[in-house]
Amino acid sequence: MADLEAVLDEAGLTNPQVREFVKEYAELTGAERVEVVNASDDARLLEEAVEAGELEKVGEGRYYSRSYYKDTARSEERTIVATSDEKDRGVYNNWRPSSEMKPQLHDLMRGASEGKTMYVVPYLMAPAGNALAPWAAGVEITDTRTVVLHMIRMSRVGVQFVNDLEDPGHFVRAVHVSGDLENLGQGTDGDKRYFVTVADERTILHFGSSYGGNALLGKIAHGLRQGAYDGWASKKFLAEQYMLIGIHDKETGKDYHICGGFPSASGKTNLAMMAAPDALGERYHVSFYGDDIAWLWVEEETGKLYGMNPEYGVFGVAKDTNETTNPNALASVGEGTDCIFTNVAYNPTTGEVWWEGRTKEKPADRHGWLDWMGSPIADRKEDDSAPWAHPNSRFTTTLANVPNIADDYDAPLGVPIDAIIFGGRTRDREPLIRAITDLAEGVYDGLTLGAEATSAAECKEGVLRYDPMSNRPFMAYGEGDYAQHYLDIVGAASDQPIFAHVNWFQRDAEDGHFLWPGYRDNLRPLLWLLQLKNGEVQGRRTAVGIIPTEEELNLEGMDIPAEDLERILTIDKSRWQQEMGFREEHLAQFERMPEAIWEAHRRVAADLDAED
Ligand code: GTP
Ligand code: SPV
Ligand code: MN
Repeated sequence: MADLEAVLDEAGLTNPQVREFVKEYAELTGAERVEVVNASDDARLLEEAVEAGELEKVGEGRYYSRSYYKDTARSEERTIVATSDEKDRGVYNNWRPSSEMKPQLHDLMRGASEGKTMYVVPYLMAPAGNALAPWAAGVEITDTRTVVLHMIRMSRVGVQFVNDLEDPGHFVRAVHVSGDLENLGQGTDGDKRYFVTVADERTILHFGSSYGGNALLGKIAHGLRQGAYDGWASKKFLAEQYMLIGIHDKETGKDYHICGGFPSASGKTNLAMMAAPDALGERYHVSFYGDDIAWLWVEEETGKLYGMNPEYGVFGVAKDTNETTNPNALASVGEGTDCIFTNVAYNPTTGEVWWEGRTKEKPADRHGWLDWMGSPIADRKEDDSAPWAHPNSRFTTTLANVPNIADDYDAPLGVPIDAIIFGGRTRDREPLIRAITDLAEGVYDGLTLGAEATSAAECKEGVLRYDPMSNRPFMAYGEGDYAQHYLDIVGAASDQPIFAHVNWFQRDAEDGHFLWPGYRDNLRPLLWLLQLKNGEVQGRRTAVGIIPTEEELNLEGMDIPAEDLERILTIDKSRWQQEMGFREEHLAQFERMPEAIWEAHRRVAADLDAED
């Protein structure tokens, strides 16, 4: 491509090492032309995508896209962390030598973008000027326009983020090639897809998907896997699949910040967008900082633990989002937001979208409705109960569209962290909330997070599995080393955060109803946690943490059957004792698990046995 230099000059892309990287992959992939993208190109790219049929309009200022029907979620089996040191092998990171993976990916990518435009997307996964910004710069090159449009929503995009780097070579090299989606053998023995993070070279090579975390490389691949590796290698920070919220108490004027990890499709977005329950709304306000990723570090001047959201947008689960569960989410994808819906049901005649749980009943008039694969609903047989929207269908919108976005979400400093919570879908055993005041016990608790799998990944929904810190699919190095690094980072903070394990998903054994109403009411146990930290309540001590008494939980304006409340505030001792055996096996898989974690495990087990 003779005019590549001219294209890069024209775009004002001056970083010589970025130019070198672009040149290398333009040659390898055989792209026909190269285009450098800035956020200001959004309107033109939207128009081009509509023209090309890649997006459709959903009324004014909203867009619809459909992915290839076999390409609808992250693929954990095909996701690999590669380095040159086998010591980086963990139980979950699918470690492989980079000397093996890089040539394979290069072979897959060779010539694979022929005839296509290669978009160069320089990005920053941090508020500009943040202490961790040096690890947040990257360049994604992709041959898919809808991926560019998602990246513009999910990260800060523009040449300025890579031109003036202190070290011009210190950016993440992220290459995305969609490949021939219809001929990749997804899910078969001949699966050709590979999603590889070459972590010690800060290089991400993803081939064979144009969906979500498989393709938007700033998000999961850089924001979580590469970020985690960099945080450990530099000894400076943690990169976690956490939401991050602020809680403002108008009565005392105090602000609190809570971050926490729940596995994919388990409630982070909903919690971050939470409106306080009506009865508490006069006093408390919840503000949104992030819903999927937080980077945590100890701030040099104050010695406090700080957190920030590296993302610029939300890639949220559509299912069950409605006026009751999450009004803020609906507002964030309203007219004029330029949001993009993917794989929901769509009606091109009326310009509407729908997903399961959007309304109680499906739209009564089926005329014009297409399911997520584009088939007319009206052609379906009466007894066809297949969902209209894919269970992992999503909406993409920028943070500025979120009604409860924090005023200072873009500020470079980040926010001090008061509490770290873990939770997942667990139908029994786990109470509504149990607080943990000891660091090693908190980390131990995160490492033994067990939850039901969801459809955010290609795996069996509902199957129970351990998901350490909600990071199982994003682990970048060995779990024992990860635990030690976590203890080191948080342990170095002057004020220790309080930990807690929460569960909104306990169900009645007989009829299966959720024992806790969830959503907006989830603020109540969080307020209790902050009160506990402030010494305003004492709770009830158990072997597995401190549980609120019924009187301590603020249940004003809420209707919950007494027996349900009792159940979610009770520890089932024999069930927990059985769990301790599973945890022992789980922890024993990991090499170099710190002794402090084993001590915490033994302490909890002994306390359980001693309880009457
Ligand atoms: P990723 O973006 O995949 O990492 O997921 P997430 O953790 O942000 O998940 P999200 O908040 O989008 O929630 C996913 C699903 O959980 C949705 O279908 C929600 O309706 C449901 N959900 C969220 N909060 C609650 C709750 O408090 N109770 C119940 N029963 N369901 C909830
Ligand atoms: C997740 O699966 O945890 C997500 C969505 O947040 S994706 O970006 O596809 O990974
Ligand atoms: Mn996620």
